[in-house]
Formats: sequence, structure tokens, C-alpha cells
Amino acid sequence: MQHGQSSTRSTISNNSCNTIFENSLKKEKEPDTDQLPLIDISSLTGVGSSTFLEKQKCKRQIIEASKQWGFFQVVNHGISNELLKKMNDEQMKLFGQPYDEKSNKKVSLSNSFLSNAYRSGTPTPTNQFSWFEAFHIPLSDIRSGNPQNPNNNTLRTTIEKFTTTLSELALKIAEVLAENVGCDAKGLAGYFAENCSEKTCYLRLNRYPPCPISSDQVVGLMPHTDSDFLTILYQDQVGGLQLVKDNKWVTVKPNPQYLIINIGDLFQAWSNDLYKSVEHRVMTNNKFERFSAAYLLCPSHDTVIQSKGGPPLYKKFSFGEFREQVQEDVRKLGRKVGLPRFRL
Ligand SMILES: O=C(O)CCC(=O)C(=O)O
Repeated sequence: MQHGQSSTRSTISNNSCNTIFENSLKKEKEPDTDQLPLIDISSLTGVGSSTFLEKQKCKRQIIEASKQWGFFQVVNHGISNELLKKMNDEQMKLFGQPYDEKSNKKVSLSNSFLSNAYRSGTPTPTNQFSWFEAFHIPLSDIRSGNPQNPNNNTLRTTIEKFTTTLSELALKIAEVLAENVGCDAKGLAGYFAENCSEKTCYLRLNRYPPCPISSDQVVGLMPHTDSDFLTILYQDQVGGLQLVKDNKWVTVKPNPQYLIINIGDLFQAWSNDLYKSVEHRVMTNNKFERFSAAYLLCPSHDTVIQSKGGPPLYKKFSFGEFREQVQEDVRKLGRKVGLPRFRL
């Protein structure tokens, strides 16, 4: 499968991608930054006790970070360190299988929920290449693994626990963001739970192998925005994730106890550009392999996205139309155009 074709995330336009990439090269020598907002969300997740005022403060921090950065990190997110470690271990075992096993249908013999889930590289015509491999797993497929097969059980049960908690967290954060753009709590109750189900949400397990090639043309993952409401990312200690802030690439200092949240295209359109769906990419590492897991909160295809708050900047569109447009652009132009296609 081509990166950006049937996936909900896709590469951004070649021109903007190249400009950003070239700009970033000039700035590559700048030190890593640790400025990405870090938010204690215990008042949302119920980890420990918290007051009404603490909850209000936490909501304000989420909203502010989504407006200013489109990205933030969270602690006290409700996923134990043991589960995060287990997820990482299972991911290493999965990617550690021989290429023929993990990449072709053979894997379906032992892991039917992983059949057709494997992706690698960037076959789309662009002048950059992505150095990664990934499993793209619709949540509804997770339960369809062969229960008879003991090899697949720990992987599947770990993924199930991991995604169950991430789904709950994603809904809580989505509701905070939606409430702030004029959706009353009554209108909201159930909106995300109804429209973003396990049939429509995904888990992506990513591996970035050590990359011996030192070239501007090779990155771990090309600059892109996510075609979803929001993404929750778990990354290991290796690092390499960068995002655009004030027209510069900013490196996210890794901390495997944090989760990273980023706003996707749908929330940007829904909030009339209040929240930012920002470009991000992954740099290669010549010594260490890197693992990450991304949970994508996506709605069903018939969910309508309508800008709220002020004169709409985007025409109304369904998620199905958005995805079709992305896929058509990738097919015809070799790149995602994304939200500009729907701007009024
Ligand atoms: O691996 C990462 O840090 C980023 C992954 C990502 O952007 C994605 O899966 O869309």
C-alpha cells in the first residue's frame, strides 16, 4: 500500500513540503526544543483527585495548546507504564518477524487482524523517501484474530487494552475541544462516540529502522497532516518527531511516559481554523530503530463536517468526500492537497 493512499494520513503538497524541508535544513543546527506544552490531564482521566477549578484549568490548557501548537503532550493519561512497555515489546516482536512473514498474506495465518495491514516506504512520485514500516489496523479488525492461535494472543490482547484506553481518552479530549467551539454539552453527548466507532478508528504501529543513508531526500516519515479529528501518539525514547511551529521545524524531546496529542484536519475545519492541524514529520536515525503507535480518531464516511464559530471558512463536507478527494489527489498529483480543497 502506498503511504498516503488509503491511509487517513497523507503527504502534504510537494511545493509546501519542499519549501518547509529546505527551510528546515537551514535550521537543522538549532538545538532540540522541549517547549511543547505538557499538560497534566489527571482531572479529565480521574487519575488521583482533582477539583472543578483544576479541571477547568486543564481544559483551558488543552484548548490553548490546540490553538497555538496543534500539538501537546499529556501526563496522568490513565495508561500504566507497564502497558506502554508491553505495547512497545509486542511491537518489537511483531516487526522482528521476517519480512515475508510480516509483509504478505502469510501473516494472516497466525494474525488475521493483521492481514493487509503492512505498509512500507513511499512509492508515490515525490522527491523524498520515507524510511519506515507500519501496520495500519482498523480497530474493528483487532477482535477478528484467530483465537486458536497462541502466537497472536498477547499481541492482540495488548492492542485491545491499549486502544480501549486510548479511545476513551480521545473522546474526552475531543469533547473538550468541541465544547469550546460552541457545541453545548447536550448536543455533544454521544456525538464522537456515535460517529467515531471502532469501525472507523485506526491504530498505526510504526517502526523506523536505522537508516545508513545520509541524504536530504530520506526522512523517517514525510511531512504530513493527519486526516482525522485528532491523533494520540505513543513514542519510545529514540526521538525524531518534528512539527512546524512559526514556520520552523521543532523537535519533540521524547519521553516514553508521555502521550502526544495532535489536532487533525477535521478539527481544524470544524473549529473554523481555531485549532491547527500542523505538519509533522519524523527524521531518520543512523544508529537506532524507533517505534511509535498512533491512534487516529476518525468518523464514519457519512459524518458531515461543518465549520462552527463565525462565517464558515470551509464548505460543508462529509468525511467520505474528504477521503475521496485526498485519494484522488494522491493518485493524480502524487500528493495530498487536503483542507485547501474545501476552503470557501
Ligand atoms: O512516529 C511518529 O512520531 C509520527 C507518526 C505519524 O505522524 C503518523 O503515524 O501519522
